Amino acid sequence: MAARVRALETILTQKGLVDAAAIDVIVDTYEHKIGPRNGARVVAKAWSDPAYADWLRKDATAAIASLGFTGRQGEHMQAAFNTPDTHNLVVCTLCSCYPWAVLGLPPVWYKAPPYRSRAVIDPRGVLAEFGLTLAAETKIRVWDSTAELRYLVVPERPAGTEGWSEEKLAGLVTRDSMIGTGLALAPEAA
Ligand SMILES: [Co+2]
Repeated sequence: MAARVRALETILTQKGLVDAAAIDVIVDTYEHKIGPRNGARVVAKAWSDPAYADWLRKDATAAIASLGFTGRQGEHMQAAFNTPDTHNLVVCTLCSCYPWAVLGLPPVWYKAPPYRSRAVIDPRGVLAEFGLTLAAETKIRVWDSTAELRYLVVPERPAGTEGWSEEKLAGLVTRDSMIGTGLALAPEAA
């Protein structure tokens, strides 16, 4: 695969269709500058600011863009808020659509056929394999991403974090908690 990618890049560069330096900048941006820290800031703000949470619920694209997170693969966003009785899980059954602007590049398992098929067939079993066992009465809602619309799970705010700053709260928000394959960390983990 690596050799094929190199060959393809060489041909495209030789034909003048792509600029290798531009590709390097894009890869570097998504590998190092954009990542789940962006999404964590969105979640921490929603936990801290009820008006922001309301905005995020009604128009996630605008609420997220107001923090400067927009662009490729994040043009149209919807937030899925976990509640005590409903847990949200995101998948792309067709391919690997993922909200790059808030979560960076998708993990390998997100793109793998077993996750993509089983997340919709047996979400509870998949979550258990991630170490997340939900109460039997907790409903699981699975969201299937598309090229047009991507989802950000807003996990529940952990108990015992009253009075925490947004920055400190953001430290509890993991990538997996924003996909739905995990929960926000407990305060002791911060
Ligand atoms: Co897709």
